Amino acid sequence: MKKKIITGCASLLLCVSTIMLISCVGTSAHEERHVEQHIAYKDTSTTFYDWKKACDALPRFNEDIDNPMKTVLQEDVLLKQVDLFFETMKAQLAKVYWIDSIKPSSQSDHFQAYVEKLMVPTDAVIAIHGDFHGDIRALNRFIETFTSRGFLDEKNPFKIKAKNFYILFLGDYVDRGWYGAEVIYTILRLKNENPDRVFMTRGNHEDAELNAHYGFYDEMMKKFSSSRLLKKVGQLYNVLPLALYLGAGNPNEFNIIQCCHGGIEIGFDPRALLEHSSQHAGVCFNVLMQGDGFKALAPIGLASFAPYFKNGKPIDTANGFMWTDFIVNPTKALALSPRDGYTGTLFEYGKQATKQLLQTWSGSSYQLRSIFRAHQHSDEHMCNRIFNYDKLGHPYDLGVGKLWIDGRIHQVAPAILDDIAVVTFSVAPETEYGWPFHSFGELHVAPDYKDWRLYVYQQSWKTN
Ligand SMILES: [Mn+2]
Repeated sequence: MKKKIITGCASLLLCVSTIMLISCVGTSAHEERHVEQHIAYKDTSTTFYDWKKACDALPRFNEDIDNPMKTVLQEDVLLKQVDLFFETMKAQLAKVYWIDSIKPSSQSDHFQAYVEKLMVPTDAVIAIHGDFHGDIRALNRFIETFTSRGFLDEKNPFKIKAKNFYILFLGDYVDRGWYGAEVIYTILRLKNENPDRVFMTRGNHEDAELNAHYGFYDEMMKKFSSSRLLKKVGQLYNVLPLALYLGAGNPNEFNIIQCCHGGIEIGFDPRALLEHSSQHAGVCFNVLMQGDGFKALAPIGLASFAPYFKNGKPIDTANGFMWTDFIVNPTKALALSPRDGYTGTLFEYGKQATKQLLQTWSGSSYQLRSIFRAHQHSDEHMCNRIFNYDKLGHPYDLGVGKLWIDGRIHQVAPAILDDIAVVTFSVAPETEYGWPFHSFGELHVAPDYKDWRLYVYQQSWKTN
C-alpha cells in the first residue's frame, strides 16, 4: 500500500504501521517508567492484542456478500461489559456537580438529555474520533496509534498511561457497518478501564428506531439471537451525554470547545453550566431549554426563524446536538434542513449564525470557541472538504473538515484553531459510506487558545 506523508510535519515520531499516513507530531510522547500491573476482568481476560487479532480474522466489510454476521464476541462477555459500564457511570455521575440538582440515571429506559462540562489540564492531549459505524478495524487502529505514541499502556492498551491523556468519541458507533457490537465492546473496555478519561457523546444512531433500519438490530439478532442485549444497549444509549463542553485555561480566562455528534441545539443556553466553578459539571437538558437562541440571531437579521421556536422550546426537542449540520458556503447564514424535509425542527448553520451563537454563549470568564463534531458525511460540500484533493494533489482539509477557513485552505498541519468555528471529523472507512480515508484527531490544549493545535492522522484506505 502507498505510504504518503503530508507536508509540513515538524517531526515524524512514528508510523503506527507502514500504511499509516500521519501529519504529526511535534511533542514527545509522555513516558512513564512505572507500568501498573493490569488486573484482568473476571470475564474478559482477553488482551487488546488477542482481541485485535481475532477481529482482524473477521471478514472485511463487503468482502463476502453472504456475510453470516460472524463475531468473536460471546453474548455474556459483551453483556458483562455493558453491566460494568452501568456501574462505571453510577460512580461517574455521582462525581459530577449537577446544576439545578437534577441528575441523570446511570441506567435508563428513557431518553435522558444531559450535557457535561469538563475542565482538563492545560497540557492535556485529547484523541478524538468521529463516527465508527461498526468499523472495528478503525477503532483498533486508533488504539494502536495512541499506544505507539506512548499515551496508552503497551502492556494493556485498553488502559491510559499518560497523566494528561483523554479520549473522546463523537457518536454513531453502530449501524451502516458490520461490527457495531465489537465497536461497543471495545469502547466499553476503554471507558470501564479509564472512567475519568474516556468520554462518548450520543450520536443520532444511538437510537433503537434508527438501529431497526440501518443494520444494528439485524446484526445483534444474527450474532446473538437475543433481544436481551439490545435492551441493555438501548439503556446504555440513554446514559450518554449529548455534548461534552471541554475547557482549559485558568479559572478567570479559559477556552471551551463544544464536542457533540451533530451541532447546535438552538434552545439550549449553556452559560449557567459553563460559568459554574466546578471542574466537572453537568445539567439535564430541559433545565436550560428555556434559552431562545433565535433571539441571539435577531441582531444579524435572522429573527424570521423564530416561529420555529415556540413556548420556549424548539418544536422538536433535544435533537440539535445529535442531528444538525453546517453550511460550507460561508455566505449563507442559516437554512432549514433537508434532514427533516425542511419542516423547521432542524437547521443548517452557516458561518454568520454559528459565530453569533458562539459569541452569545461565551461569558465573562470564558470564550466558547468552536464546535467539534462528526455526522455530516452525505453532504457533497462537506465531503469535498474532508476527503478530496485539489488538482495539484493537495488535500483540501487534511481529513478533518474545518469551517470557515477559505483563505487558509491547504494549511500546513497541525491546524491552528484560531477562528475555526466548526471542526468536522470523518467517518471510519469500512462502512456503507465507503470513504477512502481513515482520519482522526489529536488535540493539544494550552493556556492560550492561540497555542491549541489539532494534529490529524490520515490513512489512505481501500475496503477491498
Ligand atoms: Mn450521524
